[in-house]
Amino acid sequence: MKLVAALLAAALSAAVPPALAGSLEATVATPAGKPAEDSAVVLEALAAAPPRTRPPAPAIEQRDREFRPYLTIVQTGTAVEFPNRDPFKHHVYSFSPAKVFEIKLYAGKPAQPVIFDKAGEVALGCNIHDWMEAYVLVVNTRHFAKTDAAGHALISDVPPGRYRLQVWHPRQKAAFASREIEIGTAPLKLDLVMNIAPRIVKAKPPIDSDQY
Ligand SMILES: [Cu+2]
Repeated sequence: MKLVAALLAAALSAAVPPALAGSLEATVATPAGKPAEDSAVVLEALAAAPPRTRPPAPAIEQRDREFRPYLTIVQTGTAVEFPNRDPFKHHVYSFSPAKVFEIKLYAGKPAQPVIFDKAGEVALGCNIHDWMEAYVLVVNTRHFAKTDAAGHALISDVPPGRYRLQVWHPRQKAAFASREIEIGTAPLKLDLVMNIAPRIVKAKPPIDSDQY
């Protein structure tokens, strides 16, 4: 009987269509209409969301004496690798309240990833190379995306429901006024405005004889 019940349950579950998911396609621009690249677009469910498996650990590389990428968005609890792809050492640090850490002078891949366990904004720097700059935005949701050079961000596979929409940018002049939106099963498109300051281009000296 147990086998019959199991087979019946399997047949029933196979007959249930997959849950329909919605999506948000956001276009973020400045008040002047220019694309706001590297904006974080984030949806937090207003109702309790079921636990989900987390995506694989992202990496923030050090390459050509720069962090890549400039902005990384992660769900709270995510471990991030900091591989050094340069033939000389870096010394990565953050003094941001959401995550204070440092990976002292190292080459190659650090022994441990850094776990971002608290929501908030984290500014990264390097003790050796003053111009190196990158950001991690830690959020309590798996529904987020980063705008590309055209200001587009697509958040797909979003269960229908009500969400709080947040937008954040490392160079924002004012906080985005978060709002509630409804995600249905049809794709949703939104045009959003973020007032951001241009990125400061910091001087990057040529590599010296000490390979720094
Ligand atoms: Cu460095």
